[in-house]
Amino acid sequence: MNETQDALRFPDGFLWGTATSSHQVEGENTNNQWWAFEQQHGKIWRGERSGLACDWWRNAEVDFDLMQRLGLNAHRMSVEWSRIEPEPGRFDSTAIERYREMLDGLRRRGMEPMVTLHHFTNPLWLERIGGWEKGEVVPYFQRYVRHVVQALGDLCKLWVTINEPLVYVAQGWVRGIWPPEKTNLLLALRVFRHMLQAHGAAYQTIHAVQPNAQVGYAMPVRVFAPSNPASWLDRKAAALKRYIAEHVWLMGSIDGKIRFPLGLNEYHRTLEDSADFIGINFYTRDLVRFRPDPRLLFGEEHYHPEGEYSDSGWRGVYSEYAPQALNQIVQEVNVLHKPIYITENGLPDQDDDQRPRWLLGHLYKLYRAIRDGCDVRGYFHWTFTDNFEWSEGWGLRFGLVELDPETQERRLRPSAAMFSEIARSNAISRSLVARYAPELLPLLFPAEEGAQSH
Ligand code: IFM
Repeated sequence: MNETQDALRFPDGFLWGTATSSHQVEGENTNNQWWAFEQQHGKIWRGERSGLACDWWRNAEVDFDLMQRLGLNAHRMSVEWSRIEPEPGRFDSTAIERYREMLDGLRRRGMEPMVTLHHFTNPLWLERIGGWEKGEVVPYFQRYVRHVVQALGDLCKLWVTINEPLVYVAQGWVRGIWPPEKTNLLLALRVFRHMLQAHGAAYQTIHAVQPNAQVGYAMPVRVFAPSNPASWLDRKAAALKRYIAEHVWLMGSIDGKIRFPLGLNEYHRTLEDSADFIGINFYTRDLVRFRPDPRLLFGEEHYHPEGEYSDSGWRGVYSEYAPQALNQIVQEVNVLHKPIYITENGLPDQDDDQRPRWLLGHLYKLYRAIRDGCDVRGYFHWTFTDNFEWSEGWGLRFGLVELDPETQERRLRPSAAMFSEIARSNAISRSLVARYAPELLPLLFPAEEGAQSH
């Protein structure tokens, strides 16, 4: 990696792409629990539904062509368990064929695929028998993973076992706003434990089928910090959140120990050393203020009162602009000596007036971490085309490409051209910053003779 006065260069072979998930883009995923949830009154903002989504099941190639036009060299997508195994033990060869076509399509367009095996959705048959609350999910997941890797392994070598396990557990069993809408901390712990076990089992299975595979997971990180650093209680509450939301999973995949609260540890051989890389999904940092409420894990999360927020055009803000927190987490994870991918990062910004600067701000902090020695191999922006954003329906627009879900018309936002230029040149140039976010010039390219950007 080298740095000139006019460009900040990323390492050779760096992956530049976008990330998606099956249910959010494919359309008509009628056989999973999210589709069922969407049909119920009052569950999704304005009663919206995934419907045809971005119509990828029929025509993902429309977007693949655009990605190729933009010069991206990677894409992270997920495969849908409910399509591949619509009934227990019955695997659908048509679904597998379609995924082969997609992966081959990405490769032929010069993009390296990264495939996620679980991204929030479950087949209805699994839900009926208790889903992730029941221990049986582990061998079921393992069987599904084996089938997928045997069928697709020649087209994909980068696998993400599970996307954002903590978000799945928190939304479904702590906050109770996603299916199965429960608020039960004991069940939440059980689901979390099964997810870690399933990750370990999937890791071993993938390597048994495809020894040269690279296997990781996508971990949501919010870098919880105390609301008032002078308050002992706020500091402890923030540390507890970080411990539960980040450390338990991360350390489990390193030494095989699941560390439950109160010092109750459990060792799983299959979990030990079960990450060839670590995927980081980063959107915002959170401040934590102590609250004497065990249901909140003794801490209430909030944004910084003086922070700058993404103006999503929805009924609230989504995230705080805090790119330094991305640098921090990358530095922290790098201590584990595993390759790192930023598996998601982005913001909802319908009119694209914030995205160029936010994206540049984050990429700059990522660049700095790499320059300081962190082994980051790629960056996947969330997301390519506006897609179905779970409980927020179509209210949050994360795409580099604007989509009208009714007509399926696409329009490139200015950020798409900017991201394309960075991906093609594998660098952030001074002239690009001058065109898209001149206010960042003094930070990225300080004027003084011989000065280092800081
Ligand atoms: O859309 C989601 C994705 O499914 C998981 N990570 C966060 C994204 C934006 O909210």
